[in-house]
Amino acid sequence: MHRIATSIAALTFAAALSSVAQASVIVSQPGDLTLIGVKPVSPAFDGWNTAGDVAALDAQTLLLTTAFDASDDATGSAVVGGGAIPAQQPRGVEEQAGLQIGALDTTVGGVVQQAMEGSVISRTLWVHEGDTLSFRWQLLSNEDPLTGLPDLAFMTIGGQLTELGTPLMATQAGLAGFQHGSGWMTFTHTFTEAGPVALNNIELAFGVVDRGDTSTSSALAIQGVTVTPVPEPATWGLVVSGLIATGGLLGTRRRARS
Ligand SMILES: [Ca+2]
Ligand SMILES: [Ca+2]
Repeated sequence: MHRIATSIAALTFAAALSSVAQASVIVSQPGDLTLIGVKPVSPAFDGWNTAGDVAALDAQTLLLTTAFDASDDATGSAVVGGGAIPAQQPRGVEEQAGLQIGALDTTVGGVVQQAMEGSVISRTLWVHEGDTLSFRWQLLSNEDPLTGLPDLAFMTIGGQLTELGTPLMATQAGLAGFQHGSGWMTFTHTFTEAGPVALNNIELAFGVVDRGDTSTSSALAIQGVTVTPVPEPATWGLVVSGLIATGGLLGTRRRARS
């Protein structure tokens, strides 16, 4: 009798531990980044909205470019296609990323450099306080890092803009037909109740835009978009009650034998 009860308690404890160990949820992972044109075909990309020139660079890498069509930057970018997504029009890049139209424009030396066109990918995430979003990214560009126009790679969380970078940082050799690259970097963000956006259903978007021209392309490469939840209080409750139950029953058993 006691032995069976102990086994059940141990099983409960093991199940609770197991759910803690499986805390990491991979939103996308190598092998899942399979897109054909702008249509996601992988189950892992169900629920993602894509617009513009979005494609799988390889099995691990999603690539968004500022290409308008196959003639965009014909001598440079090897990865072109997709449709016209003007940033400054309704349902263009900015609106799809949850931004005000014009939010991606900038001014350099008193000259307005308007966001012209680009690509965006977005989806809704269900997150809790303490969950952490992480991904790897790299800015690629055919703009000159010193004198080129300030194309922009960015992300938004709940419509809050984070500027990842401009061609200024693309001082290394590029890839995928782009002359310049920033090298791979890791982005992490921990969601907090005190943050700028309400938790739960959060819209996450990645994008890249041409600013000031439409013909010299840049790109945003993304790998391993992952959300790692903190263990929920209910899970820890199970762990603790499993410990107490196991310890209590073992104690009962020892007393019964003595
Ligand atoms: Ca373009
Ligand atoms: Ca450009």
